[in-house]
Amino acid sequence: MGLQLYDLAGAEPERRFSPYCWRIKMALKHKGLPFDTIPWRFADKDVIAFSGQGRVPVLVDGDQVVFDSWTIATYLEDNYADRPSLFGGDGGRAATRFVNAWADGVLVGGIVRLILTDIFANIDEKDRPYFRKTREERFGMSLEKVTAERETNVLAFRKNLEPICAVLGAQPYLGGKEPAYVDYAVFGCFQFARCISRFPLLLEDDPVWAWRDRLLSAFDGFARKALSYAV
Ligand SMILES: N[C@@H](CCC(=O)N[C@@H](CS)C(=O)NCC(=O)O)C(=O)O
Repeated sequence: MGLQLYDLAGAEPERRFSPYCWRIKMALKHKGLPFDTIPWRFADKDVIAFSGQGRVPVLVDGDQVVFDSWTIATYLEDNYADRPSLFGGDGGRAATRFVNAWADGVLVGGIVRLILTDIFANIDEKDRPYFRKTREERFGMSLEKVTAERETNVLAFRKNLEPICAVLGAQPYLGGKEPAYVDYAVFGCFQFARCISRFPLLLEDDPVWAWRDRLLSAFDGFARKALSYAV
């Protein structure tokens, strides 16, 4: 049996929007490993209870169960070392770890503040009460209030992308000439937004847009074929 990935789904089972799951799907493609995804909803905690925690991605590889996207990425790199590298050595792994942590804290956090109400609108009905309660507790205000000023806030968000723009103006991928996990760690965040929200985060003349477009085309357009909005 191939690898299995529990993958966060929205109202439609094909709407897969977790930034962390997207990283891993791109990493599995990069490694050339066949896998199946299992749609999972926030309410399905019991379905992944075997992993000992309540978040996705969860990867099942034979009798191995691995959770947390960074842990899964390092698992794939170490256990499938004969396949294309995700990190390009120890230095690459260490630097990627920083970018991964930055993407988790700054990028996902920034994106969520812009699209929180769209996430709510696109998730499964059975997930909505849990999502509203946990996110309103986290933000200390209503979902609607979080996104109320988004037309203005997106300008600051785009400005914060300038370091990525500068790198992508000089090289096609964050990993250099070819994409690597450092690209997938960041790409997952933009693909998350694209799969769950029509809100335009990026401008078409932005180097980040062009980079994202190259990654959407990677692996025979794997990410482009996903149910998403053309923003
Ligand atoms: N650090 C974890 C974060 C995983 C995570 O937060 N996943 C979200 C989906 S995007 C989740 O499963 N949330 C469950 C919940 O909020 O109850 C990783 O990198 O995998």
